[in-house]
Amino acid sequence: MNNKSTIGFVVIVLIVIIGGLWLFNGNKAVAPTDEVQPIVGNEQQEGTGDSTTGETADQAAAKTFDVTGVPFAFDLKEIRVKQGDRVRIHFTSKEGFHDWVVDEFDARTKQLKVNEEDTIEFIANTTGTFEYYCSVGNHRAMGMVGKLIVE
Ligand SMILES: [Cu+2]
Repeated sequence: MNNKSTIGFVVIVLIVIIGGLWLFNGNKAVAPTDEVQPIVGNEQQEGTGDSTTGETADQAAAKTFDVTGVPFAFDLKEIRVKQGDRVRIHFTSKEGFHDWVVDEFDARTKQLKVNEEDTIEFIANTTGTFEYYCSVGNHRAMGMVGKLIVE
């Protein structure tokens, strides 16, 4: 009886060990597949990264100017860009009711109350010196103007 029990126990242990080894090998066989999938995933992420970089490059290509307005002046009196530049104007009213307008490029922010802000973009596709101004009331006549120089 003891011998049979011992043999039975050894057989069970062997089955467990063999089974464990088989599972272990199975896991190892699966492991390379897991390793391959992240590589594919990385390639996809790199592809996504490239297009994201492209978008970022476009955004970086926009020349951004922070402009604030008070009665009756812009803090920025002159904006200088190159022909073809994408120009981004981030305009904030610090005091009073104002906007930022360049007729020649059909560029116009919303009219803003105190502490409101608006961002617009336009392409400076023509060289020259253009006046930007506030179109509210008589602000332009009061000197709320600046120069946009496109070289
Ligand atoms: Cu104004």
